[in-house]
Amino acid sequence: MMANYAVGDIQGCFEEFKEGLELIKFKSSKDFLWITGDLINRGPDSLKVLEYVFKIKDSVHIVLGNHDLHYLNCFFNNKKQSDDDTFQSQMFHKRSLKMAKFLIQQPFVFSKKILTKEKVIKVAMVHAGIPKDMTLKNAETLSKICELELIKNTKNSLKKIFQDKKDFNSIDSFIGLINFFTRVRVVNKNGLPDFSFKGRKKNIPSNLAPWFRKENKIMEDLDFLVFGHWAALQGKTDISNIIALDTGCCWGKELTFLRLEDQKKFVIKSKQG
Ligand SMILES: [Mn+2]
Repeated sequence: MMANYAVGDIQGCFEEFKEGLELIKFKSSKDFLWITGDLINRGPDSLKVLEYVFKIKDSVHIVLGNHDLHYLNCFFNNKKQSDDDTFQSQMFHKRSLKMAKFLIQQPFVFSKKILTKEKVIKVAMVHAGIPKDMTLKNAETLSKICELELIKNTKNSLKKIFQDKKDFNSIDSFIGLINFFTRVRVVNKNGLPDFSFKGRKKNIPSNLAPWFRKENKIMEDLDFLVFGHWAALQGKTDISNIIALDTGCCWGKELTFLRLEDQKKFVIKSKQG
């Protein structure tokens, strides 16, 4: 039987990634791998992860994360990486151009229908989150507009994402939307993001709340929504059909795979110190 597996933030943890693919017996000839973004950075083997994913690209669904965008900004704008970045120097080599071009064409929001034993279900994926009043159609259309802008106007739009603080928190702008899709954890009572909080759910200040709620409009169109980015959640949202998959592999915790057909989890222990 073919299957769809989603995996949380790999962040250059190639050994754990490969171990997970062996555990689930992933076959690129029949299965699909959904990757919640942040394929690279922080972990030791960003280039290996990217090269492997590129090799099986016809069997992979990816959404972009904030670390992927940061790398693309460094690559296309010849920006120096930060001290805590771990993309190897080879990732700036000309050979990496085809992988950077592949990465920049990936969406921010992705959805697909999946056939389970009993029925057809609809599943969507985003790296960080979706604004509360957005339908699936809306989110995918806006994602598409952002993707096309990035492809058409690569250098400038990447630069804007990291420099243009004016539209940072507005979800009506190109920059604000991309920030929401790739970086949000908590929102204020108007549903607008607050990017300063990165901690655990129990420590969220009282004027803020997680972006995910049962009442979020997009859930009317979906059976499941999977996302990554917020490692401090440790895989728990307390909402059964909104599933957090970043379990902090690059921070020494775990890499989590989820089979979408039956929501069975497969967990690999991190080898990072
Ligand atoms: Mn992230």
